[in-house]
Amino acid sequence: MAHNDATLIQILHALKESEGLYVSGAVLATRLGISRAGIWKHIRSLQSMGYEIESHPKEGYRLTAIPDMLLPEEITPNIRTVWLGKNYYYAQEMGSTNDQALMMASKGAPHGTIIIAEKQTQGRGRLNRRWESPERSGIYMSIILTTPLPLRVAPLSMQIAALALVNALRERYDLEASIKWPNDVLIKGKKLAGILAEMQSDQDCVKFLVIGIGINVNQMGSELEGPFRYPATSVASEVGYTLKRQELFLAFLDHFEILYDQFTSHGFQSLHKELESASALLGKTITVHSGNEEICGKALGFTPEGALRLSTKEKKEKIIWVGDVTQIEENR
Ligand code: BT5
Repeated sequence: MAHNDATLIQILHALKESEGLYVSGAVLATRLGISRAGIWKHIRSLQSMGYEIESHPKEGYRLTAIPDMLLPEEITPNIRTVWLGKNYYYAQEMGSTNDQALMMASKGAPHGTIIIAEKQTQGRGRLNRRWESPERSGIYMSIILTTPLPLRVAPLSMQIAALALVNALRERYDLEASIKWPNDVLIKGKKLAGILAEMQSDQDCVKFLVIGIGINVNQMGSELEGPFRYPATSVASEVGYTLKRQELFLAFLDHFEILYDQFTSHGFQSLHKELESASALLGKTITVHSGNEEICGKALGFTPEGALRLSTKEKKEKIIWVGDVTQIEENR
């Protein structure tokens, strides 16, 4: 569990500053005005959080490895955003970060609050489908947004989150990902991430919106075998090495904040072209489930309001606002 204990943070800073050299327990105790036993207790807490610390009876303590966990102690000092993630709620395990976020939002959690878990036991997708969230392999997060957007506009934040992830992957790992409208991020046709938007509204306006994002990062082999509706992939299996989730997470936050600010100040249409060029569907023949209908056609693009434009077999243009793309055929 993460701690907000100031003494614990000071000990962690001292260990980090010494860059792998020993720090004496006695010196730490004097500096912080606590007993050596007190220092030991905090060292044990840090170890239980995942920090690898060696202790030596004469030399003191030495930090040998920092865990790749999304602990506030590692994230908060490195966050580069202005409003996103300034309020950061973390737990090693949660049912669903979206459930936690909905509960916190209903109690007034501020705009930009982020909820993070290293593992979810009840991670969910749309229509209550399950989202596999193995411990420390992926990123499982929810963002609380309180911009009073009109009801039909707010869910577009899901596409903004998908674009932010595509941009972060390109910038950080040189990976070409694309968006399967409206809520999946794919690499080479395999699902890398899923996004779930849930909201509470006041008449025509959103009171709060929760955007839940699940990203497969370091999953390998059997963890990606499912059974899933579509083949799955992870960033590690695309780049060929295990990566630091902290880096991808921070890069995602940078991109999401910029795009969301653009969305709320200049409108969704200002991102229309960028979204079209990141789409996995353009020019492809696809099948979409929308309500009780199954519609097949060629994806022409999107309207400036974010709906899908499809050319049906009868060569008629159809606009789809809500749906689930179940099949993408490569053009013959
Ligand atoms: C989604 O739903 O893709 C949205 C997933 C959102 C998950 C995040 S994690 C943080 C936050 N807290 C939550 O509880 N949820 C959000 P959908 O389009 O309905 O796709 C769900 C389907 O994807 C499942 O039925 C499986 O077939 C497949 N699936 C499940 N886990 C997967 C994984 N780790 N990687 C790839 N596919 C997966």
